[in-house]
Amino acid sequence: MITTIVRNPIVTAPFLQEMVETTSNLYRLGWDERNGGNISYLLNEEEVRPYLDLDHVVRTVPMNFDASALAGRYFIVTGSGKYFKNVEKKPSTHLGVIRIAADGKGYEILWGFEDGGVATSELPTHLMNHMQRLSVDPNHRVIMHCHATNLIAMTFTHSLEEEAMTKTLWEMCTECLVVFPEGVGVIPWIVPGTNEIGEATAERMKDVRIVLWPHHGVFGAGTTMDETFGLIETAEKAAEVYTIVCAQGGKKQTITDQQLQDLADAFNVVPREGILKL
Ligand code: 2HA
Ligand code: ZN
Repeated sequence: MITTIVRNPIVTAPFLQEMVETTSNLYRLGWDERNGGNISYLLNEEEVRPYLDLDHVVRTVPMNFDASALAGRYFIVTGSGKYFKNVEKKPSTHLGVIRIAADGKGYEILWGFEDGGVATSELPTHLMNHMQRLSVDPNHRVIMHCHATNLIAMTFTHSLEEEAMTKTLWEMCTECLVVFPEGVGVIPWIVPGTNEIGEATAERMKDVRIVLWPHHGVFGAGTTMDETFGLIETAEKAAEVYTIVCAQGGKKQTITDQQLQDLADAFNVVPREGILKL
């Protein structure tokens, strides 16, 4: 007897729709020009199974670092060289569903990258960050990179010291301290797409969910697409306010350290140590 398994079209999958919406939003916000930006979203096998034959590997792609801690895990990821502007027009060339190979030295493409493409050039950084965030947060799922304009600008005009950067961002919008009480991480300038930038970013992701890459962009981590997007959006909004405050001639008053502490107490968050001087 021949049994035919009927699968749902993958374009109807919630995880695919979230990727399309998010890449489109990032493009329209001006944070992912040309091929800028990349996203990877950790999926459960049960989420993927209704849409794909998990025994059918389209292609295998080698990687030059060890991702064995993620062996067998599934991700939907944006493609290398692909433009966020165009994801919604043709998700099947711009996105791919991959599974990390059993030996951790490559990944299997199960769907997508139909024009022969591969996963984002920042895949090492993404996978290293997933490993790091999973080790501190079992609910972690999303890594997002974009070229948020005002955050990039601040890395030219503001101190790159993490505490100073965090304090300024907290001051610029009252919500910031509540959204990222652990503050932001900042790494040195490093060539993108390398294992070195991945390692430096993942090292900071132990303590924070948002890491600035000076003169380049930002990496965010979170448990859902909305939360991760919202985190970057909140930090970028604060950076935009900072830009405008500087353009208007600088601060004449601000949220005091005591007020920031009151805010933290009211929202039950613990501000990163060493920033508020009380
Ligand atoms: O994918 O943004 O950092 C293009 C980039 C690399
Ligand atoms: Zn980039």
